[in-house]
Amino acid sequence: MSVIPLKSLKSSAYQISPASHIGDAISASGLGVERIPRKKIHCVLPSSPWLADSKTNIPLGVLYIAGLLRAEGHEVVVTSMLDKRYEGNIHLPDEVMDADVHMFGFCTPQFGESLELAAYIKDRAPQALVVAGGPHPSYEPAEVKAAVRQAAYHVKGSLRERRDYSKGLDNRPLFDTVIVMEGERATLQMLTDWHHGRLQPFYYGDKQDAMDLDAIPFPAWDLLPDDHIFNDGIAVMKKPYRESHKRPGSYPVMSMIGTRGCPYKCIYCSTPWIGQKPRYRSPANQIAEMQAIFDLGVRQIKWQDDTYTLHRTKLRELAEAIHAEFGDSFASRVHTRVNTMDDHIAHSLHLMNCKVTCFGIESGSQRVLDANMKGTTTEQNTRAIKVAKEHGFFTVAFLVAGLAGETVETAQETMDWLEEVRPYLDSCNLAVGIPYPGSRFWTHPVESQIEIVDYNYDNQWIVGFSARDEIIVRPYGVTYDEMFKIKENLFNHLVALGYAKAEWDEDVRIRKQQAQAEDAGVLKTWTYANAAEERYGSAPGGISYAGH
Ligand code: B12
Ligand code: SF4
Repeated sequence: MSVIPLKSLKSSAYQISPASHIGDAISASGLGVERIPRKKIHCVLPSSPWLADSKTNIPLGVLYIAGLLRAEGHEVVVTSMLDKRYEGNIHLPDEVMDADVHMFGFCTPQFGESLELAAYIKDRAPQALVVAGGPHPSYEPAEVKAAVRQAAYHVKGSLRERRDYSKGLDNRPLFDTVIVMEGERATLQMLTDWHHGRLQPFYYGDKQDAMDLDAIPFPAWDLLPDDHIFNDGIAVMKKPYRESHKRPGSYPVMSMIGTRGCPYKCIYCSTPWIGQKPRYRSPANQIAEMQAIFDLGVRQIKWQDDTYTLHRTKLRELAEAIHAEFGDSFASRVHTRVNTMDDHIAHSLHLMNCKVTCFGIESGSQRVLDANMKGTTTEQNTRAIKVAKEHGFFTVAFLVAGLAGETVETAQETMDWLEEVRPYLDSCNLAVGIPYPGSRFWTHPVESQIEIVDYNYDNQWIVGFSARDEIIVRPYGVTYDEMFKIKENLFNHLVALGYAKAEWDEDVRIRKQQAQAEDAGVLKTWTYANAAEERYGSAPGGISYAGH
């Protein structure tokens, strides 16, 4: 068995921010949170094996926690598996194994890997505190807290029922505590309790008591390995816009987020801030972070805000401030909704050197948009793409095959819509409907009119830009076979329209990775099933489930 070292280790310098304001703010708030003696804290970024650009899209959440803990005076080390193929063979170096606290931040498909790493740490450093946080622990805290050592952390193929992670090789939970939702305040409270020997199983980031975003230290992206910072920015920016002034010939991009909270309630979405009043960082605070990023040598920013153009007045204020500070010395990309795009907003985006605008289109069918509570219209979809194109942005549409309400007819409407916007749309991303924990799809599949056909978290990596991917969800209005056909047709249609060469290459890349993974005999492989029966055994191909 070969040992794959987690090489991407970079130790932080010991830094105490003179303005460790978050700790002070909490102490002042009377919550009983105090600054505990300096600890060594290890933050883990599990792998994203099936993402083309994982190094280019760093997880800000766990890095926010790392930045906070560093500002509180702790020694923070970061292990990143982002660009690694996780193969189940773990070796963690002494530099991290002697940490007092190990902190894992993960999305749902990273759960298995996080558990295995936690087991490795528990076996070798039983005295250390092992903490889970981030999207999956926030949505399924009980599952994460109860999880124990497993005989196999990954399973191949599909699962027709939820896996019970509380059953395994013993009955000792792998995570000592779980941080639910917003992590900053909860993490400090947790560490104080731990220090005093009163650790609780769960800590909740209470939205009623949310932090002032300007008081939170910047994410500790500087603790990432160099190649994460000097990444392949073209994967995100589509073109080489702004060269690194520190690394000539390289065009890296860095992620930033200016808001938390999304007021919309799309039923397939599990954004932790869903249905919440958005909170905004001030322009000055964002400009300070941009400057720190530019100081690293990066001059391209991908704004990771769910809906960047949500508030037109705040956006203009921010854009003007950014423009006054940095002129056109950088380039950026945003994601947004189609109902928040017009000439005024486009002008603001120009002020902040936006080059790429991405829209959550989801479907070309009004029926599907309504069934998923998207709160947009197909007319808005078309108008937003046209406005963005007229203003010279590179336009990207995100589509999902198999959302609630999808039928053969609605998929055809999406294909028709694509033809209509072909002159204005530069690129397309196709995903399949996935019931992510945290979404209404997951909590209320019947009301959402979907059948969850695969509960295997490992398969929630799936992207749809291939005719051969699996399906995870079957909308009630189609059979399994029809759902496969819909995906295949949509994919073929995108190919016929000549879209997104990069994504086509991505499909080749994924297949290549799959072949390599199979050759290496690793635990996790992908299967590209063509027929529903092959995938789900008893699947009643040909029987319509319409009208459930
Ligand atoms: C940017 C982004 C990406 C980027 C970066 C990934 C990342 N993990 O940040 C890219 C493009 C790579 C990406 C990919 C994917 N993403 Co994404 N992504 C986002 C997005 C839009 C913003 C993330 C962000 O920066 N948020 C802001 C920070 C401050 O919030 P946060 O990450 O939640 O962190 C806070 C808390 O969760 C907590 N916390 C986080 N980590 C930790 C760790 C510890 C130890 C502690 C104590 C606390 C803690 O404290 C943080 C600060 O308060 C979110 C939606 C959203 N608005 O959050 C989706 C989201 C996280 N993504 C999601 C999904 C599904 C994916 C993919 C699985 C998609 C796919 N099919 O492959 C992959 C997974 C990749 C991965 N390894 O994470 C889902 C997660 C659902 C779930 N149940 O897991 C979300 C919520 C989107 C959604 N609306 O459904 N994504
Ligand atoms: S899909 Fe976008 S707009 Fe809808 S709830 Fe999620 S983050 Fe908000």
